[in-house]
Amino acid sequence: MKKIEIIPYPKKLDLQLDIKSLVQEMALANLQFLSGDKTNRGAIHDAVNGIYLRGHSKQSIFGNPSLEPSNKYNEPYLECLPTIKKFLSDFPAKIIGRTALLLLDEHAQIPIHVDADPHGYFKKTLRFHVPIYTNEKVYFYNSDFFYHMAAGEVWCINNIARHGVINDGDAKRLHLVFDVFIDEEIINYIEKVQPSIAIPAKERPELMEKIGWKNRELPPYLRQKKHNNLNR
Ligand SMILES: O=C(O)CCC(=O)C(=O)O
Ligand SMILES: [Fe+2]
Repeated sequence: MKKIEIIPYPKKLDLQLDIKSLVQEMALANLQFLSGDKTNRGAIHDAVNGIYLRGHSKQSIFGNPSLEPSNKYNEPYLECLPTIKKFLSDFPAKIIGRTALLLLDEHAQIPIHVDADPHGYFKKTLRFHVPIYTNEKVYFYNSDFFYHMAAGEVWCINNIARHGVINDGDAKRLHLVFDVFIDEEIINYIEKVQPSIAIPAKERPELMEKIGWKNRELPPYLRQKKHNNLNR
């Protein structure tokens, strides 16, 4: 089954992460975020600071996903965050992939992009997002729609389709972001999830202007609009 068939649009799962316990654990763990998300994710993620909890990009989980659920890919911080560790071990998928806490600056964007890697890791995995700190001015774009994700909610997105994030709020946004290797259990789980509220991107051209990385990556209707503006 292709990823686009499994996750044709973002889905909010019937699961919650216990944010209250997690926030207490995070305070105790004294987390040190790496500035500029120095994790091979490219310049588009300049506004993101990250902490890897599992499967850092240099580890073989990406190059050669041997599909072993081994703890050897865990990073030390994961031990300080038992709420996340338990959540991942209870998650309806056998093998958890790369896992990180990603902090997005206030008044910042992750421009529209498609995740790509030479090993096909992103084709073999599904990407999940769980907001920890967020605000109503954070918009997640995926395939021509915007989504609001509230704290503690668990969302699956399609990261090999176009996606990006805007944080227009005055505070930083923190997400737990993790991948799972596609298996039957997660496919069955995702299949049952009903569609969530989505805002068509064409209704929010000002947001699209903010996260359109390059003109050629904007959908045709916005390319046209830009062109018209130039002619005026
Ligand atoms: O929200 C983020 O920090 C990362 C979004 C993204 O590009 C992804 O999940 O691939
Ligand atoms: Fe991405």
